[in-house]
Amino acid sequence: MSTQIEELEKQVLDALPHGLFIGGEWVETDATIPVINPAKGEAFAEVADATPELAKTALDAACDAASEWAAWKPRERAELLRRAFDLIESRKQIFAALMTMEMGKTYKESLGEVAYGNEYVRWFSEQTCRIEGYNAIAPSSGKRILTEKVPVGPVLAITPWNFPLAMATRKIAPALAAGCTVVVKPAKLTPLTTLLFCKVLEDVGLPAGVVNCFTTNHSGATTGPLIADPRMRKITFTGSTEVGVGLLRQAADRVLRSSMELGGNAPCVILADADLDVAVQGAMDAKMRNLGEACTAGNRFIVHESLVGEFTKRFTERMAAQKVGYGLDDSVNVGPLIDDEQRSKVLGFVQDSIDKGGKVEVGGNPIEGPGYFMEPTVISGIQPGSRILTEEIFGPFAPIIPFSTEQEAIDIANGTDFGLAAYVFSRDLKNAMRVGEGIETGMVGINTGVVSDAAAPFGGVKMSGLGREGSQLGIEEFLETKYYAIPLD
Ligand code: TXE
Repeated sequence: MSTQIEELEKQVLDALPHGLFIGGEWVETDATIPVINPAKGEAFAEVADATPELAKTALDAACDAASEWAAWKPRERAELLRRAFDLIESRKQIFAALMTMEMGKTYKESLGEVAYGNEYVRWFSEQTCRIEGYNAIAPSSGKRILTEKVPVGPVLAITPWNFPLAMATRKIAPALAAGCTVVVKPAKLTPLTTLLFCKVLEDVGLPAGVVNCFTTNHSGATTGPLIADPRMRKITFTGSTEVGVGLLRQAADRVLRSSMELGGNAPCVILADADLDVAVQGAMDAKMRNLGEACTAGNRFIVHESLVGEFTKRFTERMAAQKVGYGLDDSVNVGPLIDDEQRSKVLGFVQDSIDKGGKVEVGGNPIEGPGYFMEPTVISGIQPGSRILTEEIFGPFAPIIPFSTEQEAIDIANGTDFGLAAYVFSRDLKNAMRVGEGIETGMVGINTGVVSDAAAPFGGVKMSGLGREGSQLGIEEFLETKYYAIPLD
């Protein structure tokens, strides 16, 4: 390994905080959890392992800080978030290298995530000063109705491993903007980026207890009591539908406000009049961004029969040309999967598609050696009954399904319980919109493979979730509407 990479790894290790971040203190524990570099298959750091008792102290701290934080003027909260944005920007190389080390994506992609994730900090810093209620005169009684938007109260944020910074900022920044305090539990596979984000918040002067972070090997045992605690007022979760459903059941017992950003199975529909250059690039972006480990990743490439041969050829060439390796190496453009379990799961989908009659165009195999690498894979002629038609792949495998009529494409697209993102490619906006409107989904990319943006309302329908993140709607998730009825006669 080059000395440049070793030097960068060392800088990252030197920058890491140690312990849980609770009540403004870094709290170490006897038990620890190793953090694995998925490109090497070996641990490079460890984090504290919180018990349920320690997790509860995080909620205690969030409750102690709640009224002080809610009383900060919006402009003061905005300025603090703005300072956090600037500090993340100035530390972007460390954030990016850390994400490559703990999650696997390439350094260039990690830098992209820092910019994208930090944009939520900037966006919600700006939105802080635009929290507004409204006034009305009740038509019959003449009472004045005065509404205020108030913070919901302490929030539990549970984040996944695929976008270690962006998933944290997308939840924590709007919560802070709204005046809520936070307890965050990152995924144990990628806990360090969230801790480094907490360090930024500490360095810009966030009062003790406003954000608290615990890492743990005991997800359910630590979060269950927090959800059941009457002082907790909201849960915001990104992760698998299975865990999300379990959390919603727990939340129901306390009628706890819930935002759920769950799995996806995005259709990528390429109509007969698509520009193939645009469609192939869009397909690459939708599939290979984050190595397909994204809930918006293209899961099914539904291509008109007149184009499917040429599309498959060009797309396969692009997939075959990807250089797989350690993401801190500049020449690499595809990193490893997060762990062996995820790789086996994706390879299971590949095998199932082959067993049901699909044809391997490229890839299909794990790459031997240390790290959780697999070949970028394309399988054409996907047959009915293949699991990927209804399940989320979450990896670098692109299945291709031909269609003949527009309605058939829409029916295939809708043939899943998920409804997060969809992509439509066409030279004619009218055709693209007609198909986009036919697909049951929260987000549609037209002639693009990228939908997410801090200014856009990210979220899904069906079993992909509840609520929206980003845009002005993202802050509403952390606000209650309270009104005062005032008779003036
Ligand atoms: O998710 P989990 P996993 C999908 C994707 C992937 C699959 C499994 O298809 O292959 O989910 O990934 C915490 N109580 N997505 O197993 O388990 C966990 O610690 C409380 C889609 O990693 O849902 C982590 O912080 N918390 C997705 C978070 O839930 C629990 C992103 C997500 O982990 C818990 C990730 C419990 N009982 C995976 N069990 C997306 N929507 O982008 C787990 N957790």
